[in-house]
Amino acid sequence: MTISRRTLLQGTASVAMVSTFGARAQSAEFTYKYANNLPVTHPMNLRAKEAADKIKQETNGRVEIQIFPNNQLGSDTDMLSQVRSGGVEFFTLSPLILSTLVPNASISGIGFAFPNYDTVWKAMDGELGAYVRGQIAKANLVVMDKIWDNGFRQITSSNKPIQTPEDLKGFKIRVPVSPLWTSMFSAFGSAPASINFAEVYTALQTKVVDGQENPLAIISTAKLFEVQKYTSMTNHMWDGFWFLANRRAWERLPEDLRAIVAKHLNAAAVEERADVAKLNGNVKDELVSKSMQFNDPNPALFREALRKAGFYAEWKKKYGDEAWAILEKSVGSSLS
Ligand code: X2X
Repeated sequence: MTISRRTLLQGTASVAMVSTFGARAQSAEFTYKYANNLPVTHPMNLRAKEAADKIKQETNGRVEIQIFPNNQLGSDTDMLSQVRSGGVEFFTLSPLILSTLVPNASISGIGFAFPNYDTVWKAMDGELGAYVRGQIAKANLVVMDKIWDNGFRQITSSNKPIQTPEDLKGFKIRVPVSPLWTSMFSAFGSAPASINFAEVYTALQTKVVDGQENPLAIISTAKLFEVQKYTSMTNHMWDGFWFLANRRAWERLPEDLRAIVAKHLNAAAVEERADVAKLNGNVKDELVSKSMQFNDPNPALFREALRKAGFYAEWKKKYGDEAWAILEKSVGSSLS
């Protein structure tokens, strides 16, 4: 077996993170695992670690949350099974991927729905978020009130900048495992391949696909600039991470401890949103210095291409009139 330098570095970072958090694991009354798919350097992991420290402190060491970043416990698909079975107690997941279990959870990821962050947080902390959390609860998972930010997604490529919707025709692009993602890039006429994030770097490196799409914070922290040349600022959808808990594990916590855990996780989410917005705002210079080339396509052309392909009509029908009305009210415009 060959271990690349990259794998080795990732492994070392993960071990360091776990050993710092897990040092007094034996003494805690509740030792819970939190698994996720992002590098240790991403704000989501940095803020989650702070929250775990505060939780340990405020519960006098009774609750210890060990963080397993970077797909250390498996891909998103694996981790979703684990949080359902109780193999891990906590897991953060994109609403779109969660839709493989909770179909209407992906509604916040409809292409070009949100014009800006203000609209995102009003919706996700308001009626749209409440609607989705209701759907998640029906699937027997617990979800924290505040969704964490992933960001507005941009398209990267190894072989050409994406300037117009025509550039997406036949384009081999990795998408996360979710019917909405596949449908959106199929509507553009692309050749989308569903690949868990754990495999994305390798898939790009070996040219199984020519491109992928993610917010700049991930293109930077997951070092995708090493295997991609162009970033096209399409802002084609907003994405976040619901903080999920296994229901039995959650209910094992006495109510006062649950309140402490939820308080710190929700506060950390709000701080992480600010971190990611800042990072997405200033990381472009870093990526340019790593020799990525940027372009700013006109989003209206892409939105129109989706409309013409019947994308919005199709998803309105799938989600149903009630959910669609909440979405349109939340984003303040008609999406059909
Ligand atoms: O898989 C992705 O691209 C990522 C990291 O953005 C998500 O979790 C959806």
